[in-house]
Amino acid sequence: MTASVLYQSSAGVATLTLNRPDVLNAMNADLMRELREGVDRAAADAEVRAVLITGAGRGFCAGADLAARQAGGNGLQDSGQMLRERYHPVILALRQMPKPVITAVNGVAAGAGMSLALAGDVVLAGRSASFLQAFSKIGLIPDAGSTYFLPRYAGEMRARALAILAEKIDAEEAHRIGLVWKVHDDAALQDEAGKLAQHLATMPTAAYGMIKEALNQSFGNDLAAQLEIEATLQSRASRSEDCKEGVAAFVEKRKPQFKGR
Ligand code: T3D
Repeated sequence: MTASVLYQSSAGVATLTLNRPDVLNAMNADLMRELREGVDRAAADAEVRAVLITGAGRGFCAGADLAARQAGGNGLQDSGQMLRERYHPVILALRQMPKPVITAVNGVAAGAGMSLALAGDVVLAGRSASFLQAFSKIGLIPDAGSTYFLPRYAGEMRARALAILAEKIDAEEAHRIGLVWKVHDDAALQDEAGKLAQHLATMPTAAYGMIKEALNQSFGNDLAAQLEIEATLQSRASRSEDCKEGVAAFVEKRKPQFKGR
């Protein structure tokens, strides 16, 4: 049976490719289980220092598999239960993983597929990619993190309009409003994403983990509390092997050799 998520690990980079191209990588039970297994595997593997998520075919991910849902094939009657069991562990694992995660949005990212795209630390998009908060078109509300990511990245007015109007926006617009870091030509996207992931895999991984930890807490804190988190994490970062190496390499005017710890 064909895997719904392809996992490939090389040169410190784990690449997870959503692999149901006929349905624009819509999320059925198998895909979500395999995605979770892949994310957990990448998180646990010390050799992996960067993670790249992309889609096979012309789509990134069209969100929940509506045909499976209609046929009762999602296996879980209650949507809330399904989200808690299948989607939340993936989104949380990506944000909490102490390694950088790149999402390379190669085509349409709709519904929870858009949430997945936004869960990346660095979101790249192909020029023909598009983003759609499809939920309200079918009487649902944004889930899998969209109500968290959208107001934080794009601002509250845009979050409200995107969720309520459910208008598809293109990659340039997504970039303009802060949902995407960089847009690449379609033909160059996978190459650029791979090069970036490989570069990140040679950088100070432990510091990246702490950057994520600090930013994950930022919006819940006032300035004093956030300054304290920075100080605590900086104590740890400054004692790391990679910090010693980074400073020594700067002073010695050479390229640092980071080990990720
Ligand atoms: O209870 C719960 O389920 C809670 C969880 C919710 C999470 C969610 O994500 S809800 C939102 C679910 N997603 C959608 O509503 C998006 C539905 N899809 C679309 O609106 C469009 O397909 C797209 C805008 C994404 C792309 O349009 P287009 O014209 O480029 O492609 P297409 O022709 O519509 O789709 C191509 C094929 O993929 C097509 O199959 P076919 O006709 O060639 O056999 C289409 O049916 C299939 N497909 C697309 N999206 C889904 C899908 N099949 C199942 N589920 C999908 N979400």
